[in-house]
Amino acid sequence: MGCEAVIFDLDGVLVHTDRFHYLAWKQLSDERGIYFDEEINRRLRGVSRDESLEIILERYDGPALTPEEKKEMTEKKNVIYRGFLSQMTPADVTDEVRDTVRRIRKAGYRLAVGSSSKNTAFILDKTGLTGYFDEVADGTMITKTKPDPEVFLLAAEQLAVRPENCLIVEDAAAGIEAGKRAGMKTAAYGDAAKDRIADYDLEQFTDLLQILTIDTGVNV
Ligand code: B16
Ligand code: MG
Repeated sequence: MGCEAVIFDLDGVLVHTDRFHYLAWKQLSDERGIYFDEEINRRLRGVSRDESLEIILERYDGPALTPEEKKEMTEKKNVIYRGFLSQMTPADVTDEVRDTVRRIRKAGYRLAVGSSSKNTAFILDKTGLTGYFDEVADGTMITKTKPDPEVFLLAAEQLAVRPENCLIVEDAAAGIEAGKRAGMKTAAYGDAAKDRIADYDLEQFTDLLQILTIDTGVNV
């Protein structure tokens, strides 16, 4: 498929921090009496913290909030969220994900993380994943989050690989759209795979090995 690099989304692909996002936003919403559920949480996948708050506030009908109040809310959500992240360990990465990433690396592909999260470095550190990737592009380095292609184009630039030779692995519709807008090939995992919008839909993470035609029998 003419692919030289694989760029992985973080939340919902390499690790399941999406549950922690939900719990943190839920706590904040409950405190403020704002309705929030799993369906609304699904819309937050891949989008920035500030944009997530705007989506949550669609169900808020109190007095208009000032920018300072909104900032206070996103900061509080992040404190709660980081409380969950601080409990993470390498056991929060499945053997399937770790082994597959290792095999792809061993087969000679360049690897990067492309995440909207400003907590990316912390999560990679807590889960022991940092050394698996050549480059990391994250929410601290960009001005526009997915579905804008900025984070993936930055990752490709860091890797020195042309966008058309990159494969994106994403769990969010916004991320698949970002990959397409970047001119990259896309593989959907989890929720996004049900939408049938990507070039490849993964039933399991190891399906990446077939897509990249990597021998699955070799021990790594
Ligand atoms: P933070 P990804 C995204 O990560 C999450 O899917 C999204 O729900 C979150 O709002 C965003 O990161 C920002 O995260 O609050 O940690 O900066 O899927 O792009 O890896
Ligand atoms: Mg994601």
